[in-house]
Amino acid sequence: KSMTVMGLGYIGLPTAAAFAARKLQVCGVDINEITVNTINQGQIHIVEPELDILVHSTVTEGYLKASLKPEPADVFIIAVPTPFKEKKQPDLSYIEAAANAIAPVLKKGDLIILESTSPVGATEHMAKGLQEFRKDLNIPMENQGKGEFDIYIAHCPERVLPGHVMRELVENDRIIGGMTTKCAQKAKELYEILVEGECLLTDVRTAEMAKLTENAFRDVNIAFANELSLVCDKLKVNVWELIELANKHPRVNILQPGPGVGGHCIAVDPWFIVSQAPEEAQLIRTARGVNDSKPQWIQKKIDKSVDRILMENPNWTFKDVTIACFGLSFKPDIDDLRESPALQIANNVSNTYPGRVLIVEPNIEQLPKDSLHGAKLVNEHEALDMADIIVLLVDHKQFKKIPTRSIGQHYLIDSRGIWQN
Ligand code: SAJ
Repeated sequence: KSMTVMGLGYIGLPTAAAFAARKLQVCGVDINEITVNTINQGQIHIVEPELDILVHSTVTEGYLKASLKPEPADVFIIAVPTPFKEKKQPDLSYIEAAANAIAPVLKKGDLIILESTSPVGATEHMAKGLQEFRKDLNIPMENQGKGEFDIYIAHCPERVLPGHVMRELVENDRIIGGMTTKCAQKAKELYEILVEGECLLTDVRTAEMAKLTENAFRDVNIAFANELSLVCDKLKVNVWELIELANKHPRVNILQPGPGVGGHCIAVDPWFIVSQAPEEAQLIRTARGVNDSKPQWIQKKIDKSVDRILMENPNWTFKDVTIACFGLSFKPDIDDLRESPALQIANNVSNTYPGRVLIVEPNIEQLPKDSLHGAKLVNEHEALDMADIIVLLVDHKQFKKIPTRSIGQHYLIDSRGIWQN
């Protein structure tokens, strides 16, 4: 079997390499020439454990190659981005461009799988575009049950956790939505080459909604924890102790509050649902609002601490206050700073305060060039020595080991509750 994978990003490249490792002839397509050249040299352009070895071996053995243009194949997997434009509409233009690129090389019996996170209806939209282009082929354009067509179309959203992609690609269950029963069956046969989890069959719209639902579920639950942290702060209750106690109930499982929700999925996907059902999706929209406003709430706590220090030290000015931010990444023990609420807060601190701003982030070697002007990357000991205010933003393993007595004499804003007890 031959396969063409459209888009060689965080999902496309690991998927292409995993199938190539199972001896499918895989051609990965990307619009970025540097990406294509890097992969053809057996190297990778993204950070993901175990991926480099796999790409190197599959390219060397001749099972994987990259190209700027798609080649004819038996299976096409589309794994391009679906960004969300200014919180109004998902942008389907990358999916459209990928479908237009493969349309000329399609032949009877081919299978097309959309893996990109998509609003409900996106797979049908893609199929209609293909049918316009290829009037000579009979393409299913909506749920057709037992119908027979020339091309098989399915939606199989990815659900892998960054940092564990190679393992989760194999171990996770997969939801497979087919335009017809046979489309779902064909896609299942393909994924079974790779997946050890269960392959669960449904229609395309349910599969699209399932992916959005999973991430919206997590977002709403994190929002509940974040809202509790605001309520408890007002009522002078320790939210961390409260959650631990409430979670002893056999049917209660509250997540952890934090400085907000980061990453490229959980803070974005719920908007797909809200944009398609704005009247109905009230809770999902409100949850987004709660999580998005958490960084400003932390910022206000920092402002209050600064005011208090200035009151206690009448000779000081803003310039004399040193603030240390612990953690920049969007979640613990990774180096990924994109869409990170911790970075947003640290950046705000360095823009707002004229005093010294220190950053402790053990997972990076230098600060990002386009933000945090004037801030200094230091280790935890230097920060503890110099800072008046400590702002804990990410619960990295390394920070959890710091004894609470060394924090004691500072003003502390602990957004993760690791130094509370
Ligand atoms: N967070 C909290 N409190 C918690 C849990 C998480 O504040 O109790 C925050 C994290 O700090 C982070 C954000 O939420 O800022 C998201 O982190 P995450 O670990 O929940 O998820 P992601 O974004 O790394 O990956 C998610 C996963 N989805 C679900 O768990 C439902 C992953 O399986 C998906 O494949 C991925 O989104 C995706 O690509 O959609």
